[in-house]
Amino acid sequence: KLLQSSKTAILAGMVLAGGITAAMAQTTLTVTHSSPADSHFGLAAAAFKKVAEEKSGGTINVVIQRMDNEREALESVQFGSQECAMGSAGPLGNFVAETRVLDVPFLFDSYDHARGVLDSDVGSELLALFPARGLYGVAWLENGFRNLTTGNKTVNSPEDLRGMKIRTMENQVHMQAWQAAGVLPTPMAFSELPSALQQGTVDGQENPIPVILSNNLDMMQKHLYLTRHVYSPGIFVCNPDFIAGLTEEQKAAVEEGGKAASSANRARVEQDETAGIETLRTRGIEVVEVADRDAYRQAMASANAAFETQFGADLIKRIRDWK
Ligand code: EAX
Repeated sequence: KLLQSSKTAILAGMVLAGGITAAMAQTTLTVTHSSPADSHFGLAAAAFKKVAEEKSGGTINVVIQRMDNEREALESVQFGSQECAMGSAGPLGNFVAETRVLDVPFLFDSYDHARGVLDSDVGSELLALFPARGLYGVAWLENGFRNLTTGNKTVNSPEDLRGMKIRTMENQVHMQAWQAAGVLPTPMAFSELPSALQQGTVDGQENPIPVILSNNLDMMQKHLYLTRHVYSPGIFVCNPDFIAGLTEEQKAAVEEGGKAASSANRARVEQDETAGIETLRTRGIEVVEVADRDAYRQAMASANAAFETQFGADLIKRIRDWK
């Protein structure tokens, strides 16, 4: 399916006003996204399709597919066997290492803070690093602030996490932070998470409300702790050669589509954060509002020195102090 997608198809039979039949070159752009169609990423893909097709004057045909293995999606985009991908930025650091600075726990205080930084020079400077790593960054998306969920075990304080097996994304920064808290981080692709929860190979996992909701992770977990320990960006990338092969009009259409994707994505995250917690409670998972989030910050704090060495204390401060 993917091998076909970058081929340019000639659609014959477009009948013009005067009855002349013309041929229109149409480029197929396959974009994959994680999570179901009715989610913060599914809606982003749909918004992109609408705007990119329209603004390209119908010369781009966007095909949307679901792909929950986000690392493989990035690899395919890099390799060129699919044009574009949307999803969590979790595995992105394995491609563009500098983006890992965004994964530092308790870096952002709020959605406004995180969005402000991603929309600022910091966000565009990071996107500018992508082409050298074989990716073209169209836009930052959003996954949301991550929260801990567990199966049978309860967590009254971060102390209780010691020795627990928690699934993390394939993300070194997250793994280091959980390790600092005494957790045994178990990294795996999102596509492997449901079976790991069902089979009990991990004690818990952590994800934003939009992900828990749209993937029904609450059905596989008993407790949801609103730890909001780390902001999880999303990313929309395309293959750089594919982008280079587009006309100026088509490039502009992709950029416009990227903006539309980002707006639709953020709007849905907001809606899920507002109404979704109550929905989850109604469905039956125990929702615990964590009063002492600072205890989690403390539990992970011993990893901070390493993060400062890795990313530069200046950059971390620049992000923290964003106004
Ligand atoms: O994109 O892997 C994860 O936990 C991500 O947050 C999920 O795939 C949503």
